[in-house]
Amino acid sequence: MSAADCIFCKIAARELPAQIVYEDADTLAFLDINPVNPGHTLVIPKKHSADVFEIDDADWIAVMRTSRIVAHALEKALKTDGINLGMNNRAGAGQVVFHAHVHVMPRFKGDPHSLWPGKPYAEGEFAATGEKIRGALN
Ligand code: DGP
Repeated sequence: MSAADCIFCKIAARELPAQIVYEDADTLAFLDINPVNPGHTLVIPKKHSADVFEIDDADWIAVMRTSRIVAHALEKALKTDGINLGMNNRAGAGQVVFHAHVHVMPRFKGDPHSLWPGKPYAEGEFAATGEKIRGALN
């Protein structure tokens, strides 16, 4: 998807309406239209990049900084019991809008949770997985 037909670029350019809660020079934070809980906020870099693989270091740092600012605001405003940060990268991980964004999700006691608790590794899989990832990092 090019930046020209990206809905989040259009929100950043004020060409589409959004419930914007915070912005600075490099990032914008606005409410997700399909929240897991009220207050669920998306944090984007203003400059288009598709995902964690494409975003540059400066924008990544800026998005992380804004995500934490928003987390503090949600806790204060909504009296959350906790906050999840999440990011879907590529269709295989459930990404549907291909402009990098971090989900800042308010959580309340008793919420259902889809990912945790995790499940233990199969025999031998623990060390092998660690080895594979270390190999990719060298
Ligand atoms: P994902 O790409 O799966 O990480 O999720 C995209 C999220 O974006 C999804 O939770 C719904 C939200 N969303 C999609 N279109 C719009 C929109 O036009 N405005 C707003 N505020 N949120 C949107």
